Amino acid sequence: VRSETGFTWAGAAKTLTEKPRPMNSNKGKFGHVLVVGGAWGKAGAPSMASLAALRTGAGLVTAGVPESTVGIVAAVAPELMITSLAESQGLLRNLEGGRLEKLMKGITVLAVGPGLGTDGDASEFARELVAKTQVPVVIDADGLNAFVGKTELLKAEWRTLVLTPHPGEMARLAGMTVKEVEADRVGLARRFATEHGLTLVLKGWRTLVAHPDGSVAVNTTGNPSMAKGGSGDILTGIVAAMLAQFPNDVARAVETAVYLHGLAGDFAAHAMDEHTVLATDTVKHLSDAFRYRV
Ligand code: NPW
Ligand code: AMP
Ligand code: MG
Repeated sequence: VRSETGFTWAGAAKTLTEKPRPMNSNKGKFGHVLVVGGAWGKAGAPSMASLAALRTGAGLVTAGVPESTVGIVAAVAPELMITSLAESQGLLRNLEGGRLEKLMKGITVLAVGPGLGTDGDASEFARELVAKTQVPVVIDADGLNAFVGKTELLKAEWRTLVLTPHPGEMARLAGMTVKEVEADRVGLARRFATEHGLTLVLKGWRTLVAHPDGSVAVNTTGNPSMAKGGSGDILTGIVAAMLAQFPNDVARAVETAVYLHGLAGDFAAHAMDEHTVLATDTVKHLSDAFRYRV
């Protein structure tokens, strides 16, 4: 579906999820998402990303969080597996002496950043993790902050990189003001995606998905009930789980994730009220979004 302005609509990609999962499938066929983040005080962020990844259909989901928040994150769902990491001051130790290989064993998609923080080694850890792994990566929140002033390290080249900044994070990354970002969302998203060879999800009202080839899809779902803490963390989990299931169809996987996230938010706002909806309520309405047929 192509709009009059030449952009595609993100919803057009939703056909990806309309085919039933094969009868003889098993969890190994739907990928293993690792969510890394969750410094003390921000344990909710990786919890929500992990919950959303589970609800979107990833075969397995593991949260990699500092020891101090393990108990909190584990409580989000018994289906979630946990890897305990060192606290922010010692995070780099997780990359030494074969620990990175252990952390990444069997992982098919990495989501880094939700609630990771920027204290201690957090930013360097995020950069090293992205550099030293080969699986598709979703970079969000403090994972993005780790690359401020270092965007040359974000060259995707042979691998799949998906960035999910809100306008504040985009402004920091691009060295601009939020006002400048918002003044030319499409131009900036397209430039950033093509220059770095990655997929850029520029969030907000009418989230954009800019692809490495310069094409841009506009999302039409979502509403102000989602303008609350946690919404972006949920999106990160949905994007990661879609990549885990459709690793060879990155563009459609990301567009579908963005569309489903907004649509679930629309169902939540309809069932509840836009004031009362929480980000986790959006997850409860993911089934409605998956089942919706245009
Ligand atoms: P303003 O105020 O409008 O000038 P930050 P964060 C701007 C974790 N979380 N349009 C806006 O600027 C995250 O995962 C944990 C225009 C706003 O003040 C991160 O790790 C939670 N401007 C960490 O917290 C729940 C927009 O950006 C500023 C905009 C920090 O992430 C919450 C905020 O950005 C949170 O997800 C828009 N559409 N959107 C938990 N329960 O554990 C944003 N801005 O400073 O990067 O802070 O997004 O809260
Ligand atoms: P974050 O700021 O990282 O928590 O991300 C917020 C998420 O909620 C993004 O996916 C936004 O697109 C979505 N969102 C926030 N406000 C709105 C809005 N007014 N309309 C549609 N989506 C929104
Ligand atoms: Mg966020």
